[in-house]
Amino acid sequence: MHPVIDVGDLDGALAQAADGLRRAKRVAALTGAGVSAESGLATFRGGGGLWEGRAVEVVATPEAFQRNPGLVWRFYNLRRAGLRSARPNAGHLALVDLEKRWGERFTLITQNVDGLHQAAGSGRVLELHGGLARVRCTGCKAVTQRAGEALPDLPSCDACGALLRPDVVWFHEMLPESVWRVACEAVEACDCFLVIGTSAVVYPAAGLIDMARALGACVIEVNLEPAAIAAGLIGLYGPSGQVLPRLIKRLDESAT
Ligand code: BJW
Ligand code: ZN
Repeated sequence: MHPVIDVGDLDGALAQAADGLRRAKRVAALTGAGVSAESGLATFRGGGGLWEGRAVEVVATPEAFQRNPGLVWRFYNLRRAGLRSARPNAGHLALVDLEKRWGERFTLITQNVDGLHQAAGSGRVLELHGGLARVRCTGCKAVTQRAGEALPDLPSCDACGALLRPDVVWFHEMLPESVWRVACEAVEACDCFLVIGTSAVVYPAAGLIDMARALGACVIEVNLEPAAIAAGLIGLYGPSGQVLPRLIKRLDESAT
């Protein structure tokens, strides 16, 4: 177990994190909404975490969609529109850099639906909660790419006419099985696990952190503040768009 680092001692924690990474044969990373905050996208919880007074737990459920699909689509159409001008930030690019260094021994797992890791150039992204670029038909179940397209508040399927929904995972829904399985395998196999910009309150994604810790991986958290799971981790506290590039730089410097 790594000693707990003072939240303020970023230099010391960076040295420790770089050391953990350098030693790792396999690396996995889990990202959340915080990694895209510096691209101008709102996070779910905390200050900007409400939409017109509604918590995400109220809008992002199949029950909410059944009750009021127009309202739920309005929420998603606003976010889809916001994506058109959003660009990857230095945090996304640092994760592309890690993938280049570790190749197939690096796995990027994201809870985000914004597609910014792919836009940055990450080759293999495991999307645990789906993607906003796609829609799924509630009738024939066909999944189609509709990125960058303005959709009406009650969009319908070209093939069968049924109502479309965003291809995302709502509360009470199962995560895509094959994506989840590959994510678990990557976490089980990694020696170093980066947890970036997530409050780690949503399961089963947050369970990956316990899994990595229980299996003895070096777990590094990058966040503005310690998340719920922070005990015993190496904590790099600051904006990921600044902290991750510093971590990469530190990797290139000789070990202390
Ligand atoms: C920065 C920063 C900067 C800011 N730099 N950092 C076990 C235990 C307890 C509960 C459950 C459990 N198993 C299942 C549950 C129920 C439920 C759940 O977890 N509920 C909890 C809230 C209690 N889970 C589910 O329902 C899941 N399904 C499931 O388990 O299926 C089995 C089942 C079937 C049938 C019945 C019951 C169970 C599905 C979860 C799906 C989550 N979906 C959402 C919406 C996706 C679509 C969309 O985008 O609209 O996913 S909810 C929302 O939360 C979204 C996110 O991916 C997810 C996580 O949020 P994230 O990314 O952590 O964001 P924030 O805002 O919370 O945090 C941002 C962080 O960034 C903060 O820490 C900031 O400090 C930090 N930050 N700026 C670095 N610049
Ligand atoms: Zn259809």
